[in-house]
Amino acid sequence: MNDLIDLVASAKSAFAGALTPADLENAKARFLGKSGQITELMKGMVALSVEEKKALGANINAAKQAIEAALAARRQALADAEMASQLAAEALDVSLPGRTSGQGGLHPVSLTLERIEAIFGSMGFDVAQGPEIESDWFNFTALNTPQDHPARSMHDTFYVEGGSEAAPNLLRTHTSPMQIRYAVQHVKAHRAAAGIHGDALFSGDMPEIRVIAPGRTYRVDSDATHSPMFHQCEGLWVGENVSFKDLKFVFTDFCRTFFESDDLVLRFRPSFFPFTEPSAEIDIAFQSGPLSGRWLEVAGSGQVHPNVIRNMGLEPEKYIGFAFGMGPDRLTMLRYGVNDLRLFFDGDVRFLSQFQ
Ligand code: 2NM
Repeated sequence: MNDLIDLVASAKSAFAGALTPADLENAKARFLGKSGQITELMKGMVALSVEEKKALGANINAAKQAIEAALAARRQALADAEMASQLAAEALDVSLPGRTSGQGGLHPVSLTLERIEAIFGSMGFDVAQGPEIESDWFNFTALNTPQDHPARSMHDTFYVEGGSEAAPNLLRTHTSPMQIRYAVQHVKAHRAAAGIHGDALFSGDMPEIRVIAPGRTYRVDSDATHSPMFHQCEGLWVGENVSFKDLKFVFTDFCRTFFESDDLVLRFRPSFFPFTEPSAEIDIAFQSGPLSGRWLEVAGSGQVHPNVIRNMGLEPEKYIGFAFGMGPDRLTMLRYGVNDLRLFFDGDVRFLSQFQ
């Protein structure tokens, strides 16, 4: 009897020590197999009397059932453990953020150009784009910029192949050449519509020219506030009766809309440009907020020089207007409080993603 109890105990401990289904089946064979210990005990009963067989047989059967029950329990436990580890290995952590393809966005300077275009668009200005490689004529001569002007030196301008030896092509140093191109096309179209031929300056009727020219420009210059490639946006409004008063109105309205502040004043400071006369720098000052109390230069401007009006194909006794030029890079720095221009062109996503 005690032998049977020990046998059941040793089967249970053998099953508990089996860590895989194969180990467990081997352990089972030692107790319940053809020559297992239970089977051997049953074989040994042959020699016993009927009475003894009855008594011992019942005990052996009970032991066998206990061992079979322990075996079934251990099988189930191993199967459960196997299932649990498989589930753990294949687990999906649904609380992890998904892996999306990174979403891009517009560059802060592009956002500024979009704003400028939208604001001037709402005031009836067309948007003109044109070549970044320009001829000497459109970049300098047509803009009344003399041969000995410093802007024309190798020191200030990137010259490229093409054009003539005396007047090589170049990377445009401002977007005003586009103003000339646009004005010449505009005048040509209305001259043709009026049936006027020849090269004489146009003094007939035509709709006003109202255009802005945004885009990339290039100068030999590089530090925290200058980049060899930078952006400009120039504006032009020419008609029969367009004056500085219109410039003041238009530019004040632009600044207040662009900076989303009516609490802002403008100052026109006398200056000089070859293509305008008179000329003025435009400064703004916020009356409140972090930038208040300082005059900030935001644009150059002036009444278009009669020589430039002529180069547009127009008679300066009839047509007059104003032009202005501003730096969208600088406007972006002011609007967002960026202190180094070079950050815009480093292409660092940690900087750029802050504008999305
Ligand atoms: C400026 C300042 C003043 C300007 C002049 C012209 C054109 F084509 F009419 F001659 N376009 N832009 C101009 C005038 C640009 O930038 C500081």
